[in-house]
Amino acid sequence: MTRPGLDDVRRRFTSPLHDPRTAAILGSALGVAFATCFATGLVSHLAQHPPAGWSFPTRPAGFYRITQGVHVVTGFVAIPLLLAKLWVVFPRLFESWRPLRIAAVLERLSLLLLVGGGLFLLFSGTANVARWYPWPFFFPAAHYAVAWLAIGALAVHVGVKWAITTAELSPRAAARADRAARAVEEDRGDAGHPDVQAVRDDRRRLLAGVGGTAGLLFLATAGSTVSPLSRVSALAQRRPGTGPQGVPVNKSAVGARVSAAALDPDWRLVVRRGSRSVSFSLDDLRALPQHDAVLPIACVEGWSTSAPWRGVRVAELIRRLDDRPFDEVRVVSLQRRGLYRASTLTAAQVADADTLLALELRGEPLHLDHGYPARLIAPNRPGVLQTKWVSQLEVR
Ligand SMILES: Nc1nc2c(c(=O)[nH]1)N[C@H]1C(S)=C(S)[C@@H](COP(=O)(O)O)O[C@H]1N2
Ligand SMILES: [Mo]
Repeated sequence: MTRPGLDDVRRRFTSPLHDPRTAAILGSALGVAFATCFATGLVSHLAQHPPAGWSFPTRPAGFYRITQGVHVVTGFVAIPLLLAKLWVVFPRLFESWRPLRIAAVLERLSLLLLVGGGLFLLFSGTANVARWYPWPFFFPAAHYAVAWLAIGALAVHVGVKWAITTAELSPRAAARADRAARAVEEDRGDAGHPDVQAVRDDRRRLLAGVGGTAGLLFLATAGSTVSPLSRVSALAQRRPGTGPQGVPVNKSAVGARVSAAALDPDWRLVVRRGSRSVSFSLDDLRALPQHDAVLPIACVEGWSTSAPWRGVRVAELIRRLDDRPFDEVRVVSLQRRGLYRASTLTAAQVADADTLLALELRGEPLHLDHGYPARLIAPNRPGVLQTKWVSQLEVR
């Protein structure tokens, strides 16, 4: 009943490694990587887009640093796993569609979402880290929406394949895979010389190659957040210890077009609520109680560095305006344009003793590129929300 064309194509894939056992091994590794990547991606989304009335916790202070480092690295590591898995199962694309059952159609639809979505997520994530935006859409929104489609499809796929995968990973499955390998060889006309050991060795070599590639990618990228690895991390975009004052820079003062305004001696910090406001010169701020905190800058792009900051608590600045309760504080930069010119602190985040308007980094006034004269630095906060060149705090 099968269409002869499809079967002919399928017969061309003669490698015995297009088998369920290899697929099961790669598939479970990929499943773990995708699930980890999804969970840590959710953390990042919640940190940047918290539901109304909920505050992303400020402790542990380095939690986001870890989750986002893991998110980006598991994404990179998933690339060779996904490509290898697609190679293993590719011949199944040419399997007969008959009998055309609704369940089979739905499963194939979910596979389309899973494969297309997975490739899109890994590609767009990598491009984003490389700061290359070859698309017309807004990266975080698209990446987030597709992640839900892909994870839904993954759930369906895991459900459908659970039994066969666990069976293939069981001790008895090795013997079954050997029998299948023998069948493939007989199919090829090698009957009489089934070299099962060769298939096992081939599989081991394939898995070692894929695992080795994944391991190399890990080493080449993890150094952007794990300092001891930074020297071998050839592909790390920004490394701990590099950049002015030992901290990498994402957006420079020149890039943000704030140099003149930031260096202006008439710069003032304005703290306002409605029509009431107080303003501080840099000397005024230096005269206020200073607080020290060692906190990371943890960029959504995966790099991070911890550093000692000194400055005035945001709560202290608000107290100078009034003592009334508030919901949130909008931290606004001198920067005129750009998505990251402002960020919001919830009242709970302001209440953390380490939420600072920093004036110093490593015992020196902030470098212009790190937000001179004043920048926000707060615990457990994505880098994009650590607003630089602050000019206003709007209390709401
Ligand atoms: N005003 C302003 N603040 C900003 C940004 C920006 O583009 N404009 N970039 C943010 C991003 S994405 C990161 S990761 C951190 C990096 O801080 P650093 O350059 O001091 O390391 O600054 C944040 N603060
Ligand atoms: Mo960032």
